[in-house]
Amino acid sequence: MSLGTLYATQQTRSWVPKAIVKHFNLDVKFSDKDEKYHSNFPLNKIPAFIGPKGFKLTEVLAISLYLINLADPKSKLLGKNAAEYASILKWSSLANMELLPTEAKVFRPLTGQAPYNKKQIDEGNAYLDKLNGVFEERLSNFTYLVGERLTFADYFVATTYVRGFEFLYGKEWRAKFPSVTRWYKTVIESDFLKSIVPEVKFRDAPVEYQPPKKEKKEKAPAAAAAPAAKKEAAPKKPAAEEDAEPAAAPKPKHPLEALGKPKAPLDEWKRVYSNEETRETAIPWFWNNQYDPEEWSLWKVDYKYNDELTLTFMSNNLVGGFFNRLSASTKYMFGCMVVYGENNNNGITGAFLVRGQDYKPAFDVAPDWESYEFTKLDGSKDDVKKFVDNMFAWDEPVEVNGEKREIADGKVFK
Ligand SMILES: N[C@@H](CCC(=O)N[C@@H](CS)C(=O)NCC(=O)O)C(=O)O
Repeated sequence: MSLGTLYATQQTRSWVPKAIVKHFNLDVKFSDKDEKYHSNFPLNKIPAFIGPKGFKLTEVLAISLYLINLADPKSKLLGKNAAEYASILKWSSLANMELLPTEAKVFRPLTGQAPYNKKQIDEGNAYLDKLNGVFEERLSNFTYLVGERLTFADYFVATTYVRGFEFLYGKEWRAKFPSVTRWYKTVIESDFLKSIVPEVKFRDAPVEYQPPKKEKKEKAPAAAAAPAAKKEAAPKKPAAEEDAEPAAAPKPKHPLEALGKPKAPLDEWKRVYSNEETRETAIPWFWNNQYDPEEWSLWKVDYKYNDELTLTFMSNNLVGGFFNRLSASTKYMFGCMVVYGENNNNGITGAFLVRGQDYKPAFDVAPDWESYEFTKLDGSKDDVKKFVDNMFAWDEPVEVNGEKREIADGKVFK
């Protein structure tokens, strides 16, 4: 008989419970949030677990320890005596309740996933320094967090460092916390975690906040093609104040200007898209008059960190911020991005038409462009056409990993 259902997503706290199921080959079903989940877990938190007789758990540590105990109550992952077991809980709880939320408090506003708040970031960074000092202290004297071998604490705590390394812990940080860095590299590469945890590259410096441009985008496509196209790129500088305004800088030449004027100017298409029926008129017009693969390329653009998204309206705000930061490339591309799914289980995808054959010169004007994955599309293929049409019209569910997901919201870059 199945041991139960584990409700897990791509979010950080789902990784270790999934890894435990895999490691011990437990007969546990993974599920997305469904009706049963919603009727049993009013706090709407992930992970959650239901056993066959209705035994319910929330809280990642409770679920993880329960699953390990089911698989092997004598497992070395739980330490070899009461003191070790308690120490495993101590480190794991510290990381779950303090480290992970404090990292999020700092990187979310910096990456546009939450409103910018300098005080929150400064306070978070100061506390992170103290917390990391405690982990560094232990790991500079010992190889692992508890005892002389890997335990549950190492695996769990390492996962709470992933987003930290992804966004905050640059070269300088790694030099200051060398033991945490050494330990993290070993643990995250372990077989236990490797296939479950997304790969994250070390960064040089912490992610920098880029203040969104204040100007509202013109609604009419004709206007967008004229004054909006003259908008200047926001200079890349760290924001000193909460509402730091981008300074006026001499207009840098856009690299795509070198390609010269295209046969089919983009503003014509933008006008059609804005004024005509999307499915009936605009989309056929796009394929007949706009899309010339010699001059333009099509790209699927996916947000890399869907697992960090929470409320759909916030995901849509994230897209809005990205579009604002892309405004220097308005002249060279058009696209739509949608938020699919529901609160606490959503993702961002979209399709763009870009001048030239490379996505980079068009997108790297936005400092957060590396948070997105770009896949070139071949517009002569029917399934590609269908995807692009759907992104432009966003009136049908989008297929993600073979699953149909409702579109909750979307934005047009024009
Ligand atoms: N105290 C809970 C926290 C769980 C939690 O916050 N999970 C996140 C995903 S990692 C979540 O579901 N967030 C959605 C929300 O806060 O509504 C635990 O330790 O498991």
